[in-house]
Amino acid sequence: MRLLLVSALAFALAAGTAGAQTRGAEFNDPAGDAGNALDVTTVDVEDNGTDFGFRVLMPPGFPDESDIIEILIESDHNPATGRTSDGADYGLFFQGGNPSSYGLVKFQGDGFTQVHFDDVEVVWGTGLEFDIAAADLGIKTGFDFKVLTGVGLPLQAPNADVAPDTGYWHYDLGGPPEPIVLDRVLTSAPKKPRVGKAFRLQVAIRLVQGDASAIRSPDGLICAATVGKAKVNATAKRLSATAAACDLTVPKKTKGKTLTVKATAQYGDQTKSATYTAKIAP
Ligand SMILES: [Ca+2]
Ligand SMILES: [Ca+2]
Repeated sequence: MRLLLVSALAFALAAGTAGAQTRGAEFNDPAGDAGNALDVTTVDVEDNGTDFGFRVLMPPGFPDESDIIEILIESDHNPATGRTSDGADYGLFFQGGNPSSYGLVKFQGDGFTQVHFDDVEVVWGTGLEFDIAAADLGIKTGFDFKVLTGVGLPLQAPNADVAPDTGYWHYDLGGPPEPIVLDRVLTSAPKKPRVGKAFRLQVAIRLVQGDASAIRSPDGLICAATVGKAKVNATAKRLSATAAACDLTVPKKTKGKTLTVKATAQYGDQTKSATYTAKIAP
């Protein structure tokens, strides 16, 4: 069994959850069905596509040394592997007290062996919190689990809780949301370029996230215009939530030449360009 140092808990917890996008689900068990054991009522499970975590919510206060919590994981959805009695493949054993302790074990038949993974975090926050990398348990898409509590070992009714009351809960890994990709820069000119006249090139970006897409104004826009080889001043301007523009004045004596406007649009840290060309009309 490993010692769980309370002073190190807050740091480990913060490091494990910082910045990660997660999905999750809540599981519920009746209150008042645990005798003198810790009463499991709510278990939050969440994942970020790589790691998943349990929070077995408990009232304030640290459990004492007679309090036992076990989180049992049926990692392969196969009752023929793991523990003979219920097919559980891995278990986290937690015991309260000062110091409290925990152990992570792999079940085989009627026995088990302790296992160690570098990414495991076990802390007491708003209850027992347990984070682990899905790959460490060979979990790819989901798993079954249950939570047991008791007073001393072995866990025995009436001072015990089994949640859920029969079988296992099931959790599917949601994985991280698909990224939003700056797919394309769209340009359109309401009016043709004419010698000596103002010209506006409208610019929008197309964002794609999985099957969904949206058109909107870029976060930033750089306009570079030329007629032949000569540079032409062009100004970037935001028009609305869905469009921006490159504004310029077409130089004189350019009839029949080609106006080229390169619009480089920015969305977050992504950039993409589109080039518009047209023959200058008189
Ligand atoms: Ca309960
Ligand atoms: Ca199994």
